[in-house]
Amino acid sequence: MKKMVSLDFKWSGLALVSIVAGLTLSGASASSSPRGGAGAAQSAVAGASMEAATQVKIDNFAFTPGAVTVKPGTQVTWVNHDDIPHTVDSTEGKFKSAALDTDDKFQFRFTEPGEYPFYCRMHPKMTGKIIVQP
Ligand SMILES: [Cu+2]
Repeated sequence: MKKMVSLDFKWSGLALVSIVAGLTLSGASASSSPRGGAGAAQSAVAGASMEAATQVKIDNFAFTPGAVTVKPGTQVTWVNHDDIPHTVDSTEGKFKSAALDTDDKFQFRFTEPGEYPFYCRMHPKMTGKIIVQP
């Protein structure tokens, strides 16, 4: 008799749990699937925009980091932290900055996969590379 009771209790408990779970699941999927989709899209966009901006510092006659791998569509910003001017020139002539004074910035958006070596035309030993990889 005791066994029967506990069994009944167990089963009704399970049934209750499954009903609640079913309600919660269907309620959640019904009400939040459009919002969930938008949220997922939004966070993907946020993730992409975070990835889509990369900074290269110019400090102490060096580009830091010296080589950066980015996804296509990424905008790279170079910032000169030195107190003398530097430039950012593509070795292959694909981009070319003006002389950057202290805290000046140069930006370029990389859309095509490939490697983009660059240097400072005032100090040609200063070199760096952007690698664009899908
Ligand atoms: Cu320089």
